[in-house]
Amino acid sequence: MIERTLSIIKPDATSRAITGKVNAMIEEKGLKIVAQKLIRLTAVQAEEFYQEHMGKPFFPNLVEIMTSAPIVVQVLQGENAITEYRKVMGATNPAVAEEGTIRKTFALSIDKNTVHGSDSPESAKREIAFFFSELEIYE
Ligand code: IDP
Ligand code: MG
Repeated sequence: MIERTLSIIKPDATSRAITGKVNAMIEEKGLKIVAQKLIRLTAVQAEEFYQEHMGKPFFPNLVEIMTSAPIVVQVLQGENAITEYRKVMGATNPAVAEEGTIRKTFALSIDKNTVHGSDSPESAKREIAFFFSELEIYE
């Protein structure tokens, strides 16, 4: 099934100027970038986006990091894109991520882990709508 998922290239990557390298890995794995923009999140936006993690010990740090520099938000499209992109990203903690994944290759730590990807069809729908109107997504 052709799906869409929401990807974020996080501040640790934009600040190291490796967004092109991350995009190259995404495209090499057959995921198509059908929408993309560079933005800077406010704290309120970051808190809303990551609302499922509100109250967890790492939440303040997560908001701090996600607002520390611009991010690239993108919609990826492809066969089983949600699950496929999670595989391309690798585990949340880069120390245990598989070889060849984005996080194994580029992440600095569990909190500076280079990329975000939606974890379910419901999250993908909410997260895409959070950043993009239908008119901004290439068919
Ligand atoms: P995911 O990004 O792989 O889906 P989540 O569990 O949804 O992982 O957590 C969201 C983000 O919060 C992670 O990507 C990471 O940046 C941060 N995070 C998650 N767990 C920890 C932790 O134990 N310490 C610090 N940051 C964490
Ligand atoms: Mg998650």
